[in-house]
Amino acid sequence: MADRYYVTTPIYYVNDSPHIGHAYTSLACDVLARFMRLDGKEVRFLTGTDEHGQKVEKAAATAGMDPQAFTDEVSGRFRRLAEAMNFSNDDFIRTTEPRHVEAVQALWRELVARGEIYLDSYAGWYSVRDEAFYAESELVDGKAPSGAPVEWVEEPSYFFRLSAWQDRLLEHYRTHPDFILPESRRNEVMRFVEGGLQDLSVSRTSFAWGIKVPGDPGHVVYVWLDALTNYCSAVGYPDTESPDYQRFWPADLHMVGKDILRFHAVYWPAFLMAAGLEPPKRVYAHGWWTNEGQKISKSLGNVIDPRELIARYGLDPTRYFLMREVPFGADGDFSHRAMVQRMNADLANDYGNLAQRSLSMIAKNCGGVVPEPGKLDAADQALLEAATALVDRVREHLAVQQFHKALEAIWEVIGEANRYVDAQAPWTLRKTDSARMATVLYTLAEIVRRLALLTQPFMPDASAKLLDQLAVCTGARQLAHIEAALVPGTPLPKPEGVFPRYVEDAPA
Ligand code: ME8
Repeated sequence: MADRYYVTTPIYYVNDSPHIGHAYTSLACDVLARFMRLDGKEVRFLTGTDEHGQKVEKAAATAGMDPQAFTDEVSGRFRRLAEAMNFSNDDFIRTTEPRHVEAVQALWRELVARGEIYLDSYAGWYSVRDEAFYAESELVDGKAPSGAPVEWVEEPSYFFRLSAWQDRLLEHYRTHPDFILPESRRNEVMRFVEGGLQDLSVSRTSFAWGIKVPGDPGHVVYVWLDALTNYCSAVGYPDTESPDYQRFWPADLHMVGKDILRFHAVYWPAFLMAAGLEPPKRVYAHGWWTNEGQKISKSLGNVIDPRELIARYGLDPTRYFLMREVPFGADGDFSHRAMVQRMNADLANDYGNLAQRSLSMIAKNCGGVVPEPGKLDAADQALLEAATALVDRVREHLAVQQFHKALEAIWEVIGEANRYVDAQAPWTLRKTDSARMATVLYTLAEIVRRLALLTQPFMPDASAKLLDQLAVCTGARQLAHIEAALVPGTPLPKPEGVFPRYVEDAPA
C-alpha cells in the first residue's frame, strides 16, 4: 500500500464567514488525515481560501474595503476556524500568494503551448454567486439551476477546448470506477458528459480582481481555473520534479460538496490531462446540511457558526455528531435534539460510561494501577479480538469515506464491551473472586485503550484524555500499537469523565 496520502478540502470563497458546511468538509478531511497518519502514512492535508473573482471583488466593495485587505481579513477567519475545530492541516493556501499565481500562469502557458486554449468572445449567462457560465437551455425560470441569479455577459474571452475531452473523460471514468464517489454522483457526472461538452470560457475582461492572463493583461484567469490549480501549486507545481510534487501528486482525494462536483470531476481532470498532468485519484462529493429542516442561508438568518456549536456542546461531541449523524454522501439535517441525543446516548452513556466505570473500578479496587490479569477466558479473548479487528474494519470504511460506518463499527464493540461488563459483574467478583475481577478489569482497560486509539481521528482531545488516563505514552498511540497491551502494575492517574452529559437549561 502507498505510504503517502494527499487530501484536500475545497478552498473556500472569502466572500463570507465560515459556517457549518465549511467545517463539515474540512472535518471529513481532518479525520482521514489523522487516520492515515496513525496508520503510518506520510500525509499532506491541504486547505485554504479562494480569493479572486467577481464574487469576492463584489463582497469587498460591499464591505467598502480594498480586495486584498478584505481577503486578508476573511481568510484569517477560515484559518481560525481550522484552529477552533482542531484541524490538522499541514498547509493553508491562499490564491493571492505568489506560489499560486506562478503556478496558475505556468499552467496557462502550458495549455496555450499545447493548443488547448484559443481566443474568441463569450456571449451568454453568468452567475456571480456560482462563478459559473450557463447555457440558455440550463436556466430554470430565468435562474441558474442552483437558484442563483444570472446576468448576461458579452466580452472577449479565451476558451479551453473542453469539447475535445469528452471521450477521454468518459474513458477515464470507465477505467477508474472509484474516481467519482458516491456512485450516484458518478452516474450524474457521466450522464452530463455523455450529453456533450461545450468549450469553456476561461478568462474574463469585465473586472480586474484575478490573476492576469500571461501575455494579455486585459484578461484575468477564470476563477475556477485559478482555484482548482491550488491543489497543484501547494505541492510545488510548476516544478514537477520537486520532491513534494513527486511525492504527493496526484492527490488521493479532493473532498468537495455536491455543489462543486462538476468543476472537480469534469473541468479539473480535463485541464490536467490537457496539460499532460495526472488527474487526482478521487473526487468525493458529500451532501448538504440543513438547519432544523431549513436550507442554510444568510437571508434566512439561520447560518450555523461552528464556534457556537463548540461553545454549546464542546468540540469533540460536535465533531462526533457531524461524522456520525448522517450517512456520508447523503444530505443531513442539524437539529439540537439530534445533537443532544448523540451526545447523551452515544458519548455519555455508551462510550463515556464504559470508560468511566472501568477506570473508576480499577482506581477503587486495584490500587490505581493496571491490574494483573490471570488466564483470559473465551469472553475476554473474544472482546479483545473484536477490538483489534476494528482496525481493518475502520480502515476499509475510511478507504471509501464511510465515516458513519466506521463509527458504527466502533460503537458495536462499545456495545459488546458494555454487555461484557454487565455479564461479568466485576462488582460481584470483588467479593467472590478477586483474581477474576482483576482479569475482567484488565480486559476492560485494554478495550478502552484500543477503542481510544481508534477514536483519535474523530475525537482527538477526548481520546487523548482516555489514553492519558491509561498512562499510554504518546509514542504508543499509532494503530500499529493496537495489540501492544497495557503493562500490569503501571500506575494510573485519577480517572475523570471525558464525555459530559448535555443538560437542557431549565425554561426561564
Ligand atoms: O465553492 N452543507 O467555495 P465555497 C455541506 N471557492 N457543505 C457545505 C454547505 C452545506 N450547507 N455549504 C458549504 C467554493 N459547504 C469554491 C471552491 S475549490 C477549488 C473552490 C461546503 O466557499 C461544501 O464543501 O462556496 C461546498 O462544496 C463548499 O463548502 C463550498 O464552499
